[in-house]
Amino acid sequence: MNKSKRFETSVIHAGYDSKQHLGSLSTPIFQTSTFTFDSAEQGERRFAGEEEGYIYSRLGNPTVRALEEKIAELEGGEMGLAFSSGMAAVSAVLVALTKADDHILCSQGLYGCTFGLLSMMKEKYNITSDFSLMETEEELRNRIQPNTACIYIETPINPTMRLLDLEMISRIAKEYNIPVVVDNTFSTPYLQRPLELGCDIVIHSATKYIGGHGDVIAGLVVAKEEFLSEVAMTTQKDIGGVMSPFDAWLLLRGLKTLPVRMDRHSFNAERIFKEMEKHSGIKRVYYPGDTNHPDYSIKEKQMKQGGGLISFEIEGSKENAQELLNLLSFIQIAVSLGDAESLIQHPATMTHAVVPEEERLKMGITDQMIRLSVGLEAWEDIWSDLEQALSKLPAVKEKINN
Ligand code: LCS
Repeated sequence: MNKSKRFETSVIHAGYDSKQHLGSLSTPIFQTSTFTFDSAEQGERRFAGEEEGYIYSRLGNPTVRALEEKIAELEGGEMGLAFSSGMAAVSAVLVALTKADDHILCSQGLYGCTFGLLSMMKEKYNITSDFSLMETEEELRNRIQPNTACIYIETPINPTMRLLDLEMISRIAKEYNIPVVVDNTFSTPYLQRPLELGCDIVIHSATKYIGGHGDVIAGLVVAKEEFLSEVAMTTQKDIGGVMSPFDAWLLLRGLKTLPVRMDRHSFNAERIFKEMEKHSGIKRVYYPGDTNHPDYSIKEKQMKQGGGLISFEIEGSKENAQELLNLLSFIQIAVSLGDAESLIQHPATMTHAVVPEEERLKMGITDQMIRLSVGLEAWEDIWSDLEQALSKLPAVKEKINN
């Protein structure tokens, strides 16, 4: 990041100069598919890369570029690249990094569709993957194979909230010359900056906290220019999952309030976590801000706050977990996360339904697990909605009465 400015300032000002746009405070939306050339020769020069300038919005667009420059600065990286979804970003990066018969070492748990993508890569190209928490240097070294093409990590892991030590993993990976890719969706660069810890590539589902308002599907990647300009000219340009100018504008708008929102998400989540811990109907709570979390020391090392996501297990069955969701009044039943509205979902039957049961249980996703994306409402109201729903569950009633 530009060290002369603090994060809260960069998030508003980085990547945009109003003087270059007739003084427009808000970044203009260049809602155009293509860009005209002054002459056929200019067109030739632009295609040959001999002259700077826009060609066609799949290859670059000024509104999208403003967002790419901002996210690069916020993550402390050289270059940013914007995609039509988080999965477009994940697939463009993984396809760029691998070839047939390679191996990918992954965190012990991944978003369901990322797991689905890896299964497809195995089936089509024999690209195998292994899952591990990489808790010690020894464990990590044992997991690395001669054909390991990259290490792919979510931390916190969706939805189990386990953490991986990014500094240690990137230090060991460097010895083997293996790039470390981090999906930073749950933390955002306000809470965690993997590149500063030595990792190589950061991915976001910008659909979540970066946008923050539940109105856009988008993805972002930040990495070294050498790698990302290659991605821009191959897996991005030719597979084509690029971001629209309007979506880039929505994200630029959302980003301005990222630190304010993240502070509030974390504040609310911490309070809800404390209430959950005391509630006899809740068996276990998984929150990185918990001082008893198995990875709390990693949280202290690499995360500014615990973030806005909590997973928990209730007493009872899968049906009880579903019933709890149905009993809520204003907390919305929906996948996605990071919005102003509190959102709740059942990973086993929703976000991680594509993961075979055996794998799902190895990741720690039980039928009783529920994931809550704590919104920006008053935390007391979020908790009372949860509490009234919990109090109506038969298994909880029984537990409270005993
Ligand atoms: N990475 C992570 C960690 C995610 O949680 C998601 C989506 C993606 C990548 C993919 O991003 P998308 O293409 O949807 O922008 N996670 C979701 C979730 O947990 N609930 O709904 C979507």
